[in-house]
Amino acid sequence: MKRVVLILPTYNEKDNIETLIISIQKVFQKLGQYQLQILVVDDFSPDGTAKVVERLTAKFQNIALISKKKEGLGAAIIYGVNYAFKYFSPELFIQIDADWQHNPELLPAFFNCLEKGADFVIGSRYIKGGSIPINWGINRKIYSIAGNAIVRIGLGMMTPFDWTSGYRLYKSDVFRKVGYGLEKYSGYTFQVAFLRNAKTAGYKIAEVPLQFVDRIHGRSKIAPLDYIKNLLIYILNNSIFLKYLIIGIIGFTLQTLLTKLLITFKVFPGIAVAVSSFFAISANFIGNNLWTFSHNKISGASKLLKKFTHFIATSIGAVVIQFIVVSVGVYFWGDNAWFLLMTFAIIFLVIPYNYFIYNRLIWKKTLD
Ligand SMILES: Nc1nc2c(ncn2[C@@H]2O[C@H](COP(=O)(O)OP(=O)(O)O)[C@@H](O)[C@H]2O)c(=O)[nH]1
Ligand SMILES: [Mg+2]
Repeated sequence: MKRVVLILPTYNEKDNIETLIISIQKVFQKLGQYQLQILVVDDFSPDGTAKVVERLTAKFQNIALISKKKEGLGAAIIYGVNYAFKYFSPELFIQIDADWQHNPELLPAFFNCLEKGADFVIGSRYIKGGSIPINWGINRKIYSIAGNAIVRIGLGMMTPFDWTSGYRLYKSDVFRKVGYGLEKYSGYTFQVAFLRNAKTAGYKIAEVPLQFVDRIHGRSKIAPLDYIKNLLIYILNNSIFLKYLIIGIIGFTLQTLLTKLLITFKVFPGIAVAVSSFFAISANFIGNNLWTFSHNKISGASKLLKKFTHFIATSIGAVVIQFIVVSVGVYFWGDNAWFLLMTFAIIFLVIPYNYFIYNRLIWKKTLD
């Protein structure tokens, strides 16, 4: 029989925890083939959740209660996992919210995915058959939907579809390998960072449709603004795409201002754009080296000089593209068209060209 530790993080869940635990026990009785240990990780809930759980530990042998100080959801799960490794040596972990928003009846479907080869299974609100509560306010809906979209685009990982869901089943090896060092992330950021690490390490992820229902008892503890802020900081720090985009916007602004200045001094628009694009590209090189590709930063004077020369040589392409497009364009549409022509050249020609060069040549891992 496989040993499963099911972690229930609780903070003020006294009206939910008992019925939920009884329901979970029933699901496992039906499943039969797993040895279940329930671990409630409670942060000294002021409503007396621990008292309810203590009563249950007297009734059932497979329930343990951890009481600790309030440190947030991510910390509670990590604490529970460490405790489980120490006392129960589980092969599998389940994370489930203790507020009935995660239906325990879905667990057989989770195990099914595991049997089909998954290492990590998520209860997903954003795949066919899954949903979020219809009665949620528009704000809450936007936080949830936009949060997931930002994660997927920002990290450049289009699957899975639900990154913030806390309903999860995974092999204990997954946590052993990629779960540590995540204590610093709170709430949803912990869920996202853990999943990203698992995906990057090559674990197979599967999703089960989850109809996420509204709470009946108690209140949500996640502060939406904190959630958005922390998640955005994490994504920004881990998204090459977003960093590249931000540096690009700064470079573009710089280039536009410089071109405008040169044109007021009667410089021919084609030349003005070419000169300022050279400056902007150089600024981008520095910005991307220090920030976007900082994990792969080029350092050391001679190496940097060599790469910079290499970079200037390849960037000539971008300068020439803009020179040609603007010079030919103003011939037909007049000097005032320089901005639209330059923007067109940058978006459709220079950005794809530069992104390719940056990734393939300049910051390429295998290059010295
Ligand atoms: N131990 C512990 N559990 C928490 C903490 N914050 C939330 N939880 C639990 O984590 C689960 C999900 O939290 P909830 O506030 O419902 O988040 P939401 O569903 O995203 O609104 C619930 O079981 C909460 O009781 C915390 O700081 N410590
Ligand atoms: Mg909840």
